[in-house]
Amino acid sequence: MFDQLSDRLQKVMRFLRGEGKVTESNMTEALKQIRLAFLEADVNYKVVKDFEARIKAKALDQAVLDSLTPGQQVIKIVRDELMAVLGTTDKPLTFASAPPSIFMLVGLQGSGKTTTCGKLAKWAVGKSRNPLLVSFDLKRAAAQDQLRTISGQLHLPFYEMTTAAMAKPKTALADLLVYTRNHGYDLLLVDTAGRLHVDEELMDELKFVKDALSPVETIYVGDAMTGQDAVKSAKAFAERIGLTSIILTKLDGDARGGAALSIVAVTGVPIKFIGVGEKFDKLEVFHPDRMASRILGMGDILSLIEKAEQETDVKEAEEMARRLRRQEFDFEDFRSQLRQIKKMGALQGLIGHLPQTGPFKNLAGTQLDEKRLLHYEAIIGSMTVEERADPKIINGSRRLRIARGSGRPVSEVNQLLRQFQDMRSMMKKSAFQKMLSSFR
Ligand SMILES: Nc1nc2c(ncn2[C@@H]2O[C@H](COP(=O)(O)OP(=O)(O)O)[C@@H](O)[C@H]2O)c(=O)[nH]1
Ligand SMILES: [Mg+2]
Repeated sequence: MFDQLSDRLQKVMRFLRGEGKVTESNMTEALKQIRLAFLEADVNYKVVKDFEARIKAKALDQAVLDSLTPGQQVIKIVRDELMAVLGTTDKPLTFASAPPSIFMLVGLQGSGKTTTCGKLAKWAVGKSRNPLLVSFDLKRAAAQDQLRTISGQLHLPFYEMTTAAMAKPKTALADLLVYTRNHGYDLLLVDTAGRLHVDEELMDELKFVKDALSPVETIYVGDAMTGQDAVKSAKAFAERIGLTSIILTKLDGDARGGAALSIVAVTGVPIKFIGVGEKFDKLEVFHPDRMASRILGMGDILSLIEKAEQETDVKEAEEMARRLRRQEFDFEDFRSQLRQIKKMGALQGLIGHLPQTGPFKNLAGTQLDEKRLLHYEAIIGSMTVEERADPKIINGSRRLRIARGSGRPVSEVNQLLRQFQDMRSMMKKSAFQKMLSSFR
């Protein structure tokens, strides 16, 4: 989904991660790249302008610039702003307090209204609702057939709206409401006519239906592949008939993202679901936060960053490196480093997100052996306090005891002691790095 936009933004994120310090000049470059990525994805120009201005104001804040991890802070700012553009929080569809709830689907022809009707019906059944489907697309007889077929496939009831009945539309709609209530349906899904373009006649017709039914949800169904066209027509529908929700379809295709990233800002109406395929189960609840992370290619990496910020005290790491250089580093320090590394969990994923400066420089791409960390921790755990503080006293019989206590072979205890000695004697600037690289 949104591959090209995703690729471009991820490049900027990598750039920001690689920069030790966020400065006015590299931030300007990053913002330029973000702007280009958005414009290329067909995002509304005004949305892009606002987005850029907000990121800039936040990112060039002194507190961010002075922080230990400015690149990551900026990534978080970009992610938060992306979320804001997508709608910030999940907004579920509303059901009426007294049944039946009426959902009316509107949109241009071919946007996916009829298919989405089926998808929503299936979703509602999963929520223990009892839906009835009806189509008002009277201009095209095939539209009635299409929804009837879909209802049949889903084994759900379909209300026949005959041409004769529609000659008196007001009565037809009143009859529909009575039928729905009398048969105990708690959800009425109303499919409507579409046109290739927004036109007055269609708007009047939809307004008439809406006034007669007072739906609790008026849902605009937009084809995400059509980009800004979907946004423009959504705006027209919002102004003319009023919308409560948006469902974007065909996000399984090669939509560039422009519709998803503009439509909420332009219309003020939230996206509630996305269509990701032709089948009825290809409807996903829309989560702005997940979508933002997905676009930035982060998955749950952002939570990893947050974790890293909370749990890796960069200052502490630097202090360790200093002690190491001065030969004060003992097995207690060693163990606390192991624990810190372990606490952060997925080591591999994390390394790329540590600030690429100071003790962590050049660590990206290293492979660490987490099992070995555990074994070493067990061995250190079997040492006495004196042994940890002064490893010189660990003679042959102590090694044997430690090996038994930790359940590791003596050879491994020896190996650890050797590595520890090597480390202490390194005393170079890169000492801390070498310590980490000894786990590779
Ligand atoms: N790939 C894909 N196709 C979809 C999706 N939603 C609808 N379609 C297809 O889009 C076409 C038009 O859908 P339809 O429901 O008839 O649109 P309507 O004119 O608005 O009622 C059909 O071929 C659908 O199968 C979707 O989320 N993904
Ligand atoms: Mg249709």
